[in-house]
Amino acid sequence: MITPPPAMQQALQELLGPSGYLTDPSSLQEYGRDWTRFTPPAPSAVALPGSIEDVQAIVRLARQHRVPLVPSGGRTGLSGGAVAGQGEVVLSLARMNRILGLDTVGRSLSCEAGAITGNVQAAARAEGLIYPVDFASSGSSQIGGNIATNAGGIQVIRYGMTRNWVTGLKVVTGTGELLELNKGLIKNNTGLDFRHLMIGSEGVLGIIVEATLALATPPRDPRVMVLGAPSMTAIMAILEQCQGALSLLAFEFLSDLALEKVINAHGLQPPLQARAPFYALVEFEDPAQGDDAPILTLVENCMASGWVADAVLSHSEAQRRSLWRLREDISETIAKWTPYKNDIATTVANVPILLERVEALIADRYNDLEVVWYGHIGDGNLHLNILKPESSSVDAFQQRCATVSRELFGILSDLGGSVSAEHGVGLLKKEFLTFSRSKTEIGLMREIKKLLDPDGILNPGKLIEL
Ligand code: S2G
Ligand code: ZN
Repeated sequence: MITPPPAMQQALQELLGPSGYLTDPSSLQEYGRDWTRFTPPAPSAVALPGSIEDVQAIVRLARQHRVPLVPSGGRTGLSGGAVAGQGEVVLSLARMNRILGLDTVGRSLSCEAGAITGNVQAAARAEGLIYPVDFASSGSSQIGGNIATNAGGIQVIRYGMTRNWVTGLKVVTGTGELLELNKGLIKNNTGLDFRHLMIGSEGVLGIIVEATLALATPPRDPRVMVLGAPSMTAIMAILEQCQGALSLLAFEFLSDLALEKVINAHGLQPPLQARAPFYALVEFEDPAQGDDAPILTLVENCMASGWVADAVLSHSEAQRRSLWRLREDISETIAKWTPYKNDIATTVANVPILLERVEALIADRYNDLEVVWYGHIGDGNLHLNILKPESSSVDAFQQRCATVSRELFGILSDLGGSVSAEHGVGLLKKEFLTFSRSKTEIGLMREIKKLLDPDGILNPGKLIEL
């Protein structure tokens, strides 16, 4: 277990003041963990810089005293990337949370890394624009963490990942140097674009301290449909119909067990008269502005083909939001079962074969467990959450699931898929990285890390081992 030497502790206290350097047990607990519950939080201290200069000073002290740092945002991650379990110093960007500027002509917003995603979205909306990357945790996640993990969410099918919206980054590297990357330019072809190296690097190459984000025009009159389907094959057939007929904003799916957990936990009404094995939640722009005929024709065609049993279409903003709740509340609802999460992806074309092979694996290996299926099927991303039974210890349960994961990842590897579509690698997926990345690529990741963090003080043990 690491402990910063007294000289470093004193220097941090002098630099950051009593509210900027915390060592009380509750702060260590709070800042030492993310949304995963498999590694006990055990940082030695929490440093909360108020400026880029503070961040640089902390990195220099960490280098000098060889004390590792764990960069920390909203700590909503799901792969243990922000967990400090070895006495590291957590470097939290929570105090660097300002929105620095918004240019409506250039449709661009600058903010500090600790800006809450929901606040950035609200600032854009106030100017008639949107920051279009959205997910259930946007009320507490921070932009810096979203960028460090290249967060995805519920509208990737329309707007892509966080990576698509970052036009500028300020990053403090493991040497304490400040890199100002791309500076908000839309066009800049002057050699290697290190911005994209930093996006998704999970704090192992540098600490994101500021970002410039592109903004978009809001969708016109978004509507939501929930359709009950007999199988995942039917879900994919519905996707094809919707791709051809609608201006899609989201195409999600959930299993009936996922729905059951949410409606039981929150006393909500099921969306349809009859239950179905699976549901598609489809959000789209409604150019027809209230003429539902084309939408109803699409649903009737799906029903005639046997792909849809029943459907509901939102007719108000309130109804649109309540339908979204059925999908967005899944993650938080099932958290109490300490779920083992697989966040996998393949190309949309390979989804049917992936589903066929994964459903067979689940039936064989998890026939005694509750398995909650849901996710962003429209971009080939599935969330498979295995719920821990009361009778199992966390360790035994995690080991059993990790064994099955190897078989699952073998299927993914055959299909060129990803063992972590949007949640990142962190601690939990590191051992499986070779199912999606070659040894050559992983070796290059290590060499790049040595260049940017020569002392290995940035988030050691996450994503890659030096
Ligand atoms: C989702 C959120 C995290 C989880 O709901 O799309 O990415 O629990 C997830 O899997
Ligand atoms: Zn997701």
